[in-house]
Amino acid sequence: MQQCHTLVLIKPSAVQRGLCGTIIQRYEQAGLKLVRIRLDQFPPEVFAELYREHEGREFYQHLVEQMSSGKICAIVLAGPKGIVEKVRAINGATNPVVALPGTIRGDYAASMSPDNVVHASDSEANALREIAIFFPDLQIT
Ligand code: 3AN
Repeated sequence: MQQCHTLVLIKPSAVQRGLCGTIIQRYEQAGLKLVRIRLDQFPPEVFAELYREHEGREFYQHLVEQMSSGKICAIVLAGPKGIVEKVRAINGATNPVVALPGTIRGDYAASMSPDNVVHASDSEANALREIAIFFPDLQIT
């Protein structure tokens, strides 16, 4: 079966809260495989590029600052086609106020601020683009 990939970022406040293990376990329990993982702090320019589609929106600057305020945990996950949608379902709704219990955001995020715990790619094309930002040496065929 063809393997597909997606990028997850565990955001700074969740890393600070010690949630990395719990979050990663959710993806593994769903049958997804860890391909790469790194724990690092990145400069604002990296997140300006990651979130370029949101440039100009009222929350953009704050988002970029928040993401660069501490270490994040960047993860490449592999699984069958549909992994992008599956990971977003595991994460739950963008706004934690409406994220369902049982999703990562529903269980661990109270609001968008300081952040909503995780980021995940929203399409296969964006997954490839985003993986290349954080794992430039990873060849995905
Ligand atoms: P998702 O992360 O669910 O794909 P996007 O791409 O719409 O959601 O938003 C990217 C990030 O921007 C979100 N994870 C969240 O941290 C932040 N964000 C989105 N909308 C808002 C908003 N209305 N107010 C504050 N932050 C927001």
